[in-house]
Amino acid sequence: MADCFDTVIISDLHLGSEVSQAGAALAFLQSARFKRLILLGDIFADLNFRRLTKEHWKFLGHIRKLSNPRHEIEVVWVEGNHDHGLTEVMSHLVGVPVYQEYEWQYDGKRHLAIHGHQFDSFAVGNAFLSKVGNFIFLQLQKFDSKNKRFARYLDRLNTRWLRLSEQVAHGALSYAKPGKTERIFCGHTHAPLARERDGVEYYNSGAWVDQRCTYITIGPEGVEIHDYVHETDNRDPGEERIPAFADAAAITVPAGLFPDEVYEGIPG
Ligand SMILES: [Mn+2]
Repeated sequence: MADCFDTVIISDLHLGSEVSQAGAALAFLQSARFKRLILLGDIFADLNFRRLTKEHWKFLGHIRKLSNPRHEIEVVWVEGNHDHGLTEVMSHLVGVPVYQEYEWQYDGKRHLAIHGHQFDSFAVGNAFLSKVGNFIFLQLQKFDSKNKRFARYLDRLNTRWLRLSEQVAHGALSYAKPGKTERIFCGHTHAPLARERDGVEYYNSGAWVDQRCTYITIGPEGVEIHDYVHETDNRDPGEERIPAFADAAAITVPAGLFPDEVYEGIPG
């Protein structure tokens, strides 16, 4: 039986974008056990629901199911810069409350989840340019539907160029303040990361838009960042799915022991 975590965090699924790994995210959520699920922002690429595919709707349907009170799972949505303005729609559509930042206690520690664009000076100072950039990005994906290599390249380039990973980590650690919050969690950068400063722990949950899909678990063992390993599904269509495959296949990297290659190209 899979471990039951106190909390699972995923972010940056970018539903409505062609690089969204909604199917993998759904398979993961179906295989994991947890008491609380935090959708840490940018679950949608934009507010255009017409771009959602059948797979994307299936993911949303599963969230709606999880949020049913009989499951006794707390599902919360923390708004990102791409899902900004979805508060009312989301609460109705999937029955999940939306927060700008979400705070909870676990293991005697104060935990705080905030998407992270608040610490991204480019997103804050250039909301219009970010919107234009996002539009161009979505248009490019249409012309590059074959393997999305170019779109993925742009996504990585964008992240590196803005040096987002370090900037958001720094901003979040300063925001948390020693003695007030022990652990702070962000998404937004698409780069999983663990950091510690002055007794405050920072974790970034990465994204579900590329080959690399990552999620955070919080439980008695502490905080861990995991890679979700895609199932190579070449079995008979009639064969039943094995629900717990994610746990057996997941590579668990203890938080804080992330290899340097993860941050390739981002000056430390
Ligand atoms: Mn974001």
